[in-house]
Amino acid sequence: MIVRHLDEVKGTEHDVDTATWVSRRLLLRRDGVGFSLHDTTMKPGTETEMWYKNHVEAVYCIEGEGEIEVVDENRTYPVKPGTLYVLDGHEKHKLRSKTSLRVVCVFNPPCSGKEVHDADGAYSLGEPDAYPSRHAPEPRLLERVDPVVYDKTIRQSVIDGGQLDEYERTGYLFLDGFFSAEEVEELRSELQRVWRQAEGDDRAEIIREPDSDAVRSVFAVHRDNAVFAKLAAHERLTAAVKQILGSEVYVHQSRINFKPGFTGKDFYWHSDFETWHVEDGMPRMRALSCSIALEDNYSFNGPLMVIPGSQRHFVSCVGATPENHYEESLRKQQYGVPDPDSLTRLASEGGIVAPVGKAGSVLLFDCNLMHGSSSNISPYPRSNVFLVFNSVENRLAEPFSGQKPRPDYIASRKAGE
Ligand SMILES: O=C(O)CCC(=O)C(=O)O
Ligand SMILES: [Fe+2]
Repeated sequence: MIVRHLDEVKGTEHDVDTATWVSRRLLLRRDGVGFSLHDTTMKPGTETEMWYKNHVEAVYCIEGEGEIEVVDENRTYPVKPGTLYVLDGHEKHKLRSKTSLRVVCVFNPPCSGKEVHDADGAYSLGEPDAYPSRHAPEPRLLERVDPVVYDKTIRQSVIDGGQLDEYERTGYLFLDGFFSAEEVEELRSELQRVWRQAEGDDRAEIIREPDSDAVRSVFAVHRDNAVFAKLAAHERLTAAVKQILGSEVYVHQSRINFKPGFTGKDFYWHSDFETWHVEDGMPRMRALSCSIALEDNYSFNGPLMVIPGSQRHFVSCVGATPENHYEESLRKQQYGVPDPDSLTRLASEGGIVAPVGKAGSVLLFDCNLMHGSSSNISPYPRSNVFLVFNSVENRLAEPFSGQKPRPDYIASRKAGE
């Protein structure tokens, strides 16, 4: 439930004062209720021409006296306390106030908070979304409009020019034996400690399997665990990431995914970016994941599978996002799931590959690469730690679902600031 008082909005950035009106936005897109609600006062003796091409607006007068003229219909209606008008046909209109005129306005889609009228008297919807998803009734395959490798001039750092080209083409790079045996040993014993601790722990960061209480993932290990914090700052690893993303980076998310022998469950096909864009407000495709194998990965113990080249297409998925979707989706994803036709097309163009190797290998993969993994019915555990790095040029905005951002342990909004 949300309880708020006008006094909490006055004087903030959501209190917008213009020549003819003052508007206090009490409820906004980030509140995730599907509309915004503003307490607006038209200054006395003014006229404001408005045309909400992108919104439906309902206006309810609570104080003062004035009139509304519907421009194209040449009609004028009095406005006084108790009058409601609804611009459900995006009508161009003029609101004139005799006295100070106070109205409550409701907008759908919701405003984000700082809008003022443009030359047409409209509120813009901001930049058109390059990667719309979970809006349309039908899935669509869209072209990527962002680069995959952001700075091709750094060709001789941790990864060489040929590897950069390969990453650009396929969307991933497998670095076998990236970590030394001692590094692997330290990480693996810490991983086992995290697993034992997680078993009896009910923190939100610990995600359980869909059909049992077995630990599936532990989030924010780079924040909560010194060994994994050191890993997230690993010099050679972050140098490789910066080469690809062409800027400074920060950790957007970290998690350990445990896949014990016999019981470890699958992760259905997905693009991480689709979720990060819709649910976390990641604006562009300028992030990547490092999947670090802490057990040997084989073709038969549920390794990560990727569709090479799929990072060049964005699968726009169907279905609106339910409130607090993450509470279920991290156990089993149901929204933001790519459709079978798009997956078939991507796989027929790029094939499916499972890059596997010894513990200590690293898979770097683009945020929009289609990937997933099967259950582990082998006796051999498969545990990987995922570190997601985002460019500092690509910090999170408001979620494109219009809902509340997910918590910080899933999508860091503060890191590196
Ligand atoms: O651990 C896996 O096999 C897949 C995990 C994954 O794709 C993710 O955590 O986003
Ligand atoms: Fe993923």
